[in-house]
Amino acid sequence: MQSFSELEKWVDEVKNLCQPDSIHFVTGDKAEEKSFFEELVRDQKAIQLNPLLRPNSYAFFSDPSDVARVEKRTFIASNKKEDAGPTNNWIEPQKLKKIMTKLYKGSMKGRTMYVIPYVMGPIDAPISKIGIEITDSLYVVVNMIKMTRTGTQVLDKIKNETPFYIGLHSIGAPKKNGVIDSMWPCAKMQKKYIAHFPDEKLIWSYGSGYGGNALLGKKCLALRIASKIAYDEGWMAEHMLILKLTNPDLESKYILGAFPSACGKTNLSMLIPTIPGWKVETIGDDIAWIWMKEDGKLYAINPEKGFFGVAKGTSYRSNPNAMKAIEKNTIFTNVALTDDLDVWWEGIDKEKPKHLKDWQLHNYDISCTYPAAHPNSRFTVEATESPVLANEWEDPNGVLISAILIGGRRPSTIPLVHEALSWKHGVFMGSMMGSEITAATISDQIGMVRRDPFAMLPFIGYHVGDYLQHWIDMGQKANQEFLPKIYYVNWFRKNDDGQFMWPGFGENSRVLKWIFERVDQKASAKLTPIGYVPDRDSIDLSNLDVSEKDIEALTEIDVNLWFDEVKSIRAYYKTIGNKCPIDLVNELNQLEFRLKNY
Ligand code: SAT
Ligand code: MN
Repeated sequence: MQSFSELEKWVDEVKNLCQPDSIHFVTGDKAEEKSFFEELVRDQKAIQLNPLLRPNSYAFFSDPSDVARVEKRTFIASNKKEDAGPTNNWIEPQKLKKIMTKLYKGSMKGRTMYVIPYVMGPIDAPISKIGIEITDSLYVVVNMIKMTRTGTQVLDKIKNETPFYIGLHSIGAPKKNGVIDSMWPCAKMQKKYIAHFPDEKLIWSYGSGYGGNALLGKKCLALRIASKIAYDEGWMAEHMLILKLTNPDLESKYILGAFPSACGKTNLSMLIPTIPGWKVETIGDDIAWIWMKEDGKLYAINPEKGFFGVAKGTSYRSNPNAMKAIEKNTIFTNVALTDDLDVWWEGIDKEKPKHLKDWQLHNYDISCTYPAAHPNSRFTVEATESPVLANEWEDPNGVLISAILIGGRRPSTIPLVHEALSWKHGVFMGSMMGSEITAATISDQIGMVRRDPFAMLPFIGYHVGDYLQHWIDMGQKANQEFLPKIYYVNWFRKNDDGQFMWPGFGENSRVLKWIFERVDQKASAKLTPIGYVPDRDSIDLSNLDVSEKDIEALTEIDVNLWFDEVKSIRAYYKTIGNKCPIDLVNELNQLEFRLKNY
């Protein structure tokens, strides 16, 4: 959409379809936010936490059917089925619109319809994108206020003819006369639809109020729709953290990192190095928009304004900076509550209190054997609450990228770190990355690898083969001298006793240091069939408590396991079909050839 009058017309159409009681345009100012929280507490949708322990913070508890993104209810409804590719659910767009229009009819009865103008990216950055989300969930509104730049200034841009992308969200639970609203109203699983119409750049979401299903700026616009816009326009929307790494000489580099969920992405972006003199600061923890300037170099911005992090497992040991960020002004979802109204979750590294309320607000004591907080419990907090936010985090010019990390959970095969031989080889590494399935419901999948190219499997808004080709093309267009180097890291390798060999967390700074010095051509490496692996003395292992045997094993290349890997990647490429880039098949063949000659 292009103009304010189009926006007004759309708001009117939605009003007539969804039939809310009233309409509220979100201004984004502090007084408004305060009144939203007061309303949420008054309506018993949220619990205010103890202001002495956790000032200005609130806890929400969702319906058990509505606790995470629902991939099976997420659709890429491109005009042609072929364009959605083999990794997305597809429904013919007109058919899907018909189904959803029926659901939207009267779906906001008894509720307020909020119109949220927001921008993904710093307001004046050349690649920032404006969005309008209409929602009937005040929980969504207060989360969007923390996660995106919201409010009247965005409407002013629209009045000046800046184009924008629209998204319609309804929890799908109209109020009924005489029936008391539940704490987290939402629709049944079979009625949830998270729909994207990439040809129109349109988002329709129905039935879920949780995270990426409902905060439409995040995965829906900033990844699924933006990835398609980026493909058409020649830039990239990626599921990546952005960190700033500074060495003892106060030289800095910016690094991207793509990891599937539950691999410590937020932790890495806020890491405290164990090696003296090094510093990590955060630019973003989840999404990066990357583009090439006229100098042929790649720059990135974080389109978000906050962190929507997994609470479970977050502690002063695993991520002290996140713990400090959430000391106040934070929204918590599906955590457990202590008797004095503070938050608690498994892995918080505080003794479990004798009594809690679990994430369903049921009484919980030591006799309970299930987790008190939901495994996907979350905190929502503005980035500015972080003690390690880099100064340039909202520089509209972006930051120059020197290296790209990719990784997943691989108990075997993949060494601690290896460097790609070239950009194309790096794209090959990104195409085959993924995590081993450890507790799958289908038992014969255990031990298999779920391939998750660049951690984008659930977020590519078009054909995965075109996506991988786009990665190759971006490298070809760039100034070859300044192409970021690509690194596959694996913090999760296990020894024969099933123990993690690498301590992880702050010790990962040793790998970051090696990468920094590789980029500067200062650190040495061993050339192997799979890429460059650190030399024994090029990686800083001083004062590290890891056995010699494990150090050896962490960088060892087991040729037989790699032959199995090649076989498995070949089978995976078959599933991509004839759009699988020929360059990647060549990379696979060359890898096999190098292994045979090793
Ligand atoms: O719920 S979100 O999609 O925002 C978070 C995630 O699953 O990574
Ligand atoms: Mn994510």
